[in-house]
Amino acid sequence: MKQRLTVGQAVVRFLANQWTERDGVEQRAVAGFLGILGHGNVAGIGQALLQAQRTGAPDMPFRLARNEQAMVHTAVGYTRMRNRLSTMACTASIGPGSTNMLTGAALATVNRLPVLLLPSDVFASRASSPVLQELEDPRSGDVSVNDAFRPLSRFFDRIWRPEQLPHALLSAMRVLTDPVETGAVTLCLPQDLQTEAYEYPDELFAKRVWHVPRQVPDPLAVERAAAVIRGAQRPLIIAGGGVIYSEASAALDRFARETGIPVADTQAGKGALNWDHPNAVGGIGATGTPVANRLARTADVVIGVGTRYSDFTTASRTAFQRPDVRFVNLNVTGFDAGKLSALPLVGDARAGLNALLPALHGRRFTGDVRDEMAAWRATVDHAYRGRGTPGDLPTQAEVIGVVNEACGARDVVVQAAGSLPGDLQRLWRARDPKQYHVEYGYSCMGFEIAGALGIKLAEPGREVFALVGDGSYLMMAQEIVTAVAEGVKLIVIIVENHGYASIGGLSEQVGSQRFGTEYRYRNQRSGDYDGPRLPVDLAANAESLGASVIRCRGIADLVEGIKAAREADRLTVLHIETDPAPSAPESESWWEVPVAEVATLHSTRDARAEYLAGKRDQRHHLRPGGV
Ligand SMILES: Cc1ncc(C[n+]2csc(CCOP(=O)(O)OP(=O)(O)O)c2C)c(N)n1
Ligand SMILES: [Mg+2]
Repeated sequence: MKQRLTVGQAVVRFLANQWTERDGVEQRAVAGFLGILGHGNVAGIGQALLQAQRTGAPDMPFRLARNEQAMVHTAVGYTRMRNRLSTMACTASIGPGSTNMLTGAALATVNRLPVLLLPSDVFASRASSPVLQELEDPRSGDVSVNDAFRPLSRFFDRIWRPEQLPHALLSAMRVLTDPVETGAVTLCLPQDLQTEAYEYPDELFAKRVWHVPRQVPDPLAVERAAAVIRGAQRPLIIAGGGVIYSEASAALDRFARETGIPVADTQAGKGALNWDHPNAVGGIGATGTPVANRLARTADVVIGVGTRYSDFTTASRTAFQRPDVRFVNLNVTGFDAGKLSALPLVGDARAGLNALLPALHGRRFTGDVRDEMAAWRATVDHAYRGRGTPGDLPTQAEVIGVVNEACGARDVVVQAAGSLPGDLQRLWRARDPKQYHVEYGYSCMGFEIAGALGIKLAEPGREVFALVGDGSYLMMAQEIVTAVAEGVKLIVIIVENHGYASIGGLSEQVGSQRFGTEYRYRNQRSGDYDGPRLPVDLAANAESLGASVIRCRGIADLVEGIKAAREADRLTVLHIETDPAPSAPESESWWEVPVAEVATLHSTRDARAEYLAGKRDQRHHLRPGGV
């Protein structure tokens, strides 16, 4: 049997019938559509979604976003919360609507998170070319702006004819649901093609279950890894996002308790173990804890589980200082497993830890970190309490402390960029694997509110706190409107410090004197932004977008405000001003940011000398990991 459907209708019907399964649990692979309509999709995918909504079949909810980049962030928040087993599709009109999704595509692929992007494309027929928003290339007839998605996508296709659709859809689903390959998947759909009808075979629309495997690493590789670990004196585990996506927390807990190996976490891995787990030593690397970083410096075997070893994790390759250090990397992708010349264990985090533990034959490591951790925890308590001088603006650490203490175990904190990710990485006490949602693969300003919306859609039972810097807020606050329209409750906390505190600090470090990082009037005399503060009122802005707003004049107001926001049934924005000057406790670590080699400014020359001193500790890690 065949069904005569437009390409748009076939896409919607097919996606409604895709499921994933892992550990016996089935869920919709594509739970809904996010979109902004324009020419390109209004009559194609848009018509198909309207028809679905009117008739109830296929079951495919549509949500109207306010910005295409943001809607990809929403899909990312959703799928990360669902451990990559369920995502959303994003439909955009041709030209700017579609290219607005590029940043979202990069973010998804960098973070290895599945999103399905359906940018509209120029006419396949070319009858009326150049159509509004078409890029013309004098050298080539088949280039469109959507080609910019190619390097950002794990799978990319442009479908010129309706009969090409089935195989493109199947390839898209394979990549979306494969933990090794996943990321942004892009199917470009020319606007006329979306409306063209074709006789699609019924089988295309049958329920299809994509089984997500728990790949067990090669037994010989497990033996080799176990031999290396058994021979270690000072091993250290780094838990990355892969532990969380694999739901391997219980396996890691057992592995750590039985071996006694300390566990540090990355931004994506925070929460893999609870903050007060006896083996937990907190964040590692440039924004980690001094305890984890001291252990890293003297570790002889580093066991990376589900980490891609970003520069923040390796402190730009200065974290591990022993000349004989070697790495054992358990990762679902061979690409990550092989990093830092490691002995690769290619497989699922949970399956891999469960295979590795018995191969250690009861080897236990001693090396008590309890005293050091107690001292660090006292430092965090102190930072949470702030300076305690009435009248002073609160510190950012104090705000983090209040939110942390107000969070129930299942509540979620969302962040992405600025000075907050570093402070959170050091200070946040995670009590659940899904509590800490800091997007730090792409660290994209503006992710927070849009991402929080996706998180809440994925887990409506959890309270979701988006911590948003004033810079991030100004980049992308419009999804407040989407959340209000959808009746989705979020708690958004705007942390106001009148500019880019993080980049200001970084600028100072590289000798650039905080140039161009403050939100102030330009001073006509000096030419710099060192005039008075701007008359910008972000709280009023949030109110104008339909949020309920609480202006907090200090920490006590924030505590009360969060209580009120919890009780409220609608999106609430809390606005609080913080003092950008005090920094959170030190990480005793380094992050490589280059400094000008020649400069007329003394500040830059001094910074250059510091930079070169830092680089002396950089290591290549070329020592073979195997035995
Ligand atoms: C889209 C985007 N543009 C630029 C940057 C570089 N950047 C990182 S943090 C930052 C400033 C963030 O300002 P704000 O949100 O106010 O946080 P604060 O630094 O004040 O804590 C900038 C410009 C980025 N990460 N993302
Ligand atoms: Mg700021």
